[in-house]
Amino acid sequence: MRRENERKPLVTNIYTADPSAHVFDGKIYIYPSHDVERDVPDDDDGDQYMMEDYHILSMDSLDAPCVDNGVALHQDNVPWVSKQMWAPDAFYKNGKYVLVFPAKDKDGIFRLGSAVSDSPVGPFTPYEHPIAGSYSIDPAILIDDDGKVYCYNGGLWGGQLEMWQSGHFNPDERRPAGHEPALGPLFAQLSDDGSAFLTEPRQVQILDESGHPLEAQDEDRRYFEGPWMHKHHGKYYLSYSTGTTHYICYAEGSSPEGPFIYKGRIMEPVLGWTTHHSIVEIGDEWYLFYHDCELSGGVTHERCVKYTKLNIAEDGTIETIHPYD
Ligand code: FUB
Repeated sequence: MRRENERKPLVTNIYTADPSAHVFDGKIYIYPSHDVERDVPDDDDGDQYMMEDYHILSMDSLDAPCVDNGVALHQDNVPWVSKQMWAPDAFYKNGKYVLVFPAKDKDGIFRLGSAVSDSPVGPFTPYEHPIAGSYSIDPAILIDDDGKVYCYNGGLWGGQLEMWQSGHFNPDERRPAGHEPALGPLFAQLSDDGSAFLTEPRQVQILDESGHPLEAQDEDRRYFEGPWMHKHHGKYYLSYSTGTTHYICYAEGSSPEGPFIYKGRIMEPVLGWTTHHSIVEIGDEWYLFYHDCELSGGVTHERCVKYTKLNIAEDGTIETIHPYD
């Protein structure tokens, strides 16, 4: 039996996307992008995604109303940002809540930045500079059992991941193609206050069942954007969007830095181009937070956040969700 608000837009007063859900002090907090209505034509660089601020959503329980807590951070208050406040995540450490977010710097390059608050819903105070050595989009944070904070991130095309293959930013860099290994997300250890990387970001590998890296042409399985990491019975599960084929897939590993072995599909495509999710344990059940474009009738950059129950077997296998069944 589904809950009453399951698979429905959680808020309807604003457009929201890319939900990173967490339980802090027994309450559910969702850190989404705040989509804005803009008459910008869709393109492969995601220029239509012109978000300017973050609103944190909260729910006392899965059955309670979802509350929009207002502006938690605006781009005008972040000295290094020029535009496009894309998919964020957050973590709690040493009494502080840290929001980690991507945005374009004044040179049009995507970087990650952090901002800190005493409250899970902000307002957040940003650091003056982006995280040194950071690039690309879609940060997702795992605090491991030993307390170390890990950051996964990266996105192809508009997310600029391909543009860093030579070690520096090259907007003309060609995309891996055909049998070449696909690019994986980046992995780095983050300082407890979110201000710096403690290790240099490096790519994690996603391998097929025979141990070979997934190929760039394998668009049904290769990484595109939107990483998330959850742990289940000591194993690490990297999930992500396949972008062009619109699936959410997952891969399993025994270390936070991989390698990860491709396991399967978590969710079939939703209405809209992008698909982006988070996975969170609430009580003794697992839930998938995701978005689609139902609220706007299919406008790609006017999305709405939803959740649904996720069935994870004892051995970590995840049942595929058909979002409109
Ligand atoms: O919201 C902007 C971008 O769309 C995100 O960074 C991607 O993951 C995709 O959802």
